[in-house]
Amino acid sequence: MNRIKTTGMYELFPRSGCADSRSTHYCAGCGHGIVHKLIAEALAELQIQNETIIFNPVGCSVFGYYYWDAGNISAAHGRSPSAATGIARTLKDRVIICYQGDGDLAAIGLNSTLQAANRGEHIAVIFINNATYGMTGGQMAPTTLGGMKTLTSPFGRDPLTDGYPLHVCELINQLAAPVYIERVSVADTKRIFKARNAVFKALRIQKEGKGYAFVEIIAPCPTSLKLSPLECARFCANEMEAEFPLGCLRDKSDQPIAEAVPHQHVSAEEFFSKPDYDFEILAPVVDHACKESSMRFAGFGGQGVLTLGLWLAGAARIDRRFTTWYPSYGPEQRGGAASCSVVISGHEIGSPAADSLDLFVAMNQVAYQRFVCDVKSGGTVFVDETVPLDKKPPTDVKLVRVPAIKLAAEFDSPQSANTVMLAAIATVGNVTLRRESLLKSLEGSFRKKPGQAAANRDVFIRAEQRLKS
Ligand SMILES: Cc1ncc(C[n+]2csc(CCOP(=O)(O)OP(=O)(O)O)c2C)c(N)n1
Repeated sequence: MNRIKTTGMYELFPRSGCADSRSTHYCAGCGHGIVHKLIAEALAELQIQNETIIFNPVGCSVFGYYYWDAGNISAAHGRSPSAATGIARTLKDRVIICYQGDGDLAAIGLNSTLQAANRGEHIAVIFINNATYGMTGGQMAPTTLGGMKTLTSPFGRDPLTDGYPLHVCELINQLAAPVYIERVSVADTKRIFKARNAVFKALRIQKEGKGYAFVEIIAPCPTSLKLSPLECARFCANEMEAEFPLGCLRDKSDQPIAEAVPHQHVSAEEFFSKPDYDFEILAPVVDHACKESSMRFAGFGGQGVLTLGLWLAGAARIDRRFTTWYPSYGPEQRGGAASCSVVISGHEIGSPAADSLDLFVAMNQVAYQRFVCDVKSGGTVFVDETVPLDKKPPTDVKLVRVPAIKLAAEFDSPQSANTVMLAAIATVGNVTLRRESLLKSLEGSFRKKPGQAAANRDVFIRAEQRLKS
């Protein structure tokens, strides 16, 4: 590697609050600044600055975005690998870095860390092991050494009550998916050069789309450890390394990229957990003309709102769209609040959460009040006629009052108010799903009860006629 001028960082850091705008907010002797520079150098050398997104942690380096001139995101404490999963899977041409401390990664975020590693997400995790919670004043971290005094272990960490130091590289090395795992240190210049190579490799693996890379960096935190910068560097080189030996635990970066298993054609029976469908559902097809559409269906348990969402999701699958269906139950199933979100898209979906709705169906007052403000401009709200409109929908939202409960009763099928709602959605026509797919999805869900399939088809068609008239 040639040494080149770092462009991955801003020239000046005015937001750091330091008078000269050249200094960082870090304490003297802290390892964070060194690692920031190593990342910035790798971004520049690999020419990936413009396509890189760095997840800044909760911890001393929460302000990483003051320094890195790249895309920056802040995730909740310890949840960077989960949030990064969504980004990495939807924006496949980006380089994703999770920069995390030992409190963030190995305590509150350990599950998120291990699951992402086990799935082999395409992210580079840069793990700063300074043996303490720096930002909050030096509490015991999972990586605190046995006998080490911290704010919360004033008599020294006692493994019998506090557990043993957690060896995260070794834990991750138990998993099959990761491509690269190495532990390095920034305690002195010789070690910093090795750390530089490791950071570079982890980022190169991302640029080449090869998979999960994990670099643990032993880094000094003189302030929390109450040592001088020099003493702290020595502590890292001697005591930390005695517990956490440096070295590469795995490097499969020269192996070919693992082939993704292609989408299988599955029958709906396999696809839905509670299947009644008898027709084949083909794999979704990428169609960039089909914009992502977020929907929520809400009411009491027993009103069929989860099933209504499933019908829409089923129709989308028949139309070969990408689809998610995500239920949320109240404490009890029948009578408690129930809702589900459905996302339908012409491309892979990053998250099943529907926070900004294109379509919202409310079957009762509580549901209406709870979610109506989540509907975005241009969206549509379908609300049962019986629900009082005691809250105004946002501007530019179309409101459709549907006599769903009334018509279902009139058709002698009081439990089919959700079918009337489906007909209303098909009639108002602001979903791109084909009517025949909606009907097929509806009927298919009653495959094992042919009488109900015919009855619901009948309700759907009669409701359509009434709503059009
Ligand atoms: C959910 C939540 N719990 C606790 C905190 C308080 N908190 C802020 S930073 C931090 C620990 C950071 O330690 P570490 O990840 O080791 O990073 P360092 O500051 O040492 O770089 C904690 C517990 C928080 N912000 N959010």
